[in-house]
Amino acid sequence: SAAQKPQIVFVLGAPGSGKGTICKNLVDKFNFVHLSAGDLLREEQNTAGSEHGDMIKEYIKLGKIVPVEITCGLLKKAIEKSGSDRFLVDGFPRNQNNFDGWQKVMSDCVDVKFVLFLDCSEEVCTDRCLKRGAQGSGRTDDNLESLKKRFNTYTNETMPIINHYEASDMVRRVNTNRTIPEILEDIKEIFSSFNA
Ligand code: UP5
Ligand code: MG
Repeated sequence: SAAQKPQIVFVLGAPGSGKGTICKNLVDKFNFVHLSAGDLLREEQNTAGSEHGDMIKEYIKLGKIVPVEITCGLLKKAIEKSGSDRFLVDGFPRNQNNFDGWQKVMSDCVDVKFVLFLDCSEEVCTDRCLKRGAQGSGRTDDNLESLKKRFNTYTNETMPIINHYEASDMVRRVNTNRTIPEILEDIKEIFSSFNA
C-alpha cells in the first residue's frame, strides 16, 4: 500500500539481557528485520577506511555510547537498504543524545510501536557475557573490567530512557532471568498485534 511508514520496535535491556538472542527468535515468527546497533558499530569499526573505526573501538571497550550521528546514520542506511517495513532495533536508543538524534532524523519517517524491555539481573547478565567471552566471542568488552563500565552506562544513561518511554506507556517488560522458551512464551503475547 502507498507509503506506510516502517514499523519499529526498540529492544532494550542490560548487556547480556538477551537482546540479540530474543531478536533472532522473533525475526521468523513475526517477519522482522533485526538491526543490532552494536553489531552495526562493530561492522563499521572493521570496515577498511572507516573514519570512525578507532573511535568506535575505544568507545566499545570502555562501554561508552558512540555519538548518535554515527549510530543513527548506520541504522538509517540499514533501514533504507533493507526495503522491509518492520524492524527490531536492538540496543538503541541508549542515552539522551541517541534519543534526541533519532527524534530529529527519524521520527517523521518511521512509526515506533513500543519498547521491548528485557529485564535481567546484573549477576545473571554478567555471568552470561563472561561465559560468552570464555567461549571465544572475540568481543573486546566481554571481560569483567569492561562489563562494570557497560553496566554503569546502562544504569546511568539507558535506564532513564526506558523510564521516559515508560511514562508514555510504551514499555513492554519481560523478565529474562529465565530460559529462552519461557521468555518467548511471554513475548508471543506482546507481539500478537503483529501478524506473521
Ligand atoms: N543468553 C541469552 N539469553 C539467555 C537465556 N535466556 N538463558 C541463558 N543464556 C542466554 O546474550 C548474551 C549471552 O547470553 C549469549 O551468549 C547468549 O547465548 C546468552 P545476547 O542475546 O547476546 O544478549 P545482548 O543483550 O544482546 O548482549 P550484548 O552483550 O550484545 O549487549 P550490549 O548491550 O552490551 O551490547 P551491544 O552490542 O548492544 O553494544 C556494545 C557496545 O556498543 C556498547 O557498550 C556501546 O559501547 C556501543 N553501542 C553504542 O555506542 N551505541 C549503540 O546504539 C549501541 C551500542
Ligand atoms: Mg547484542
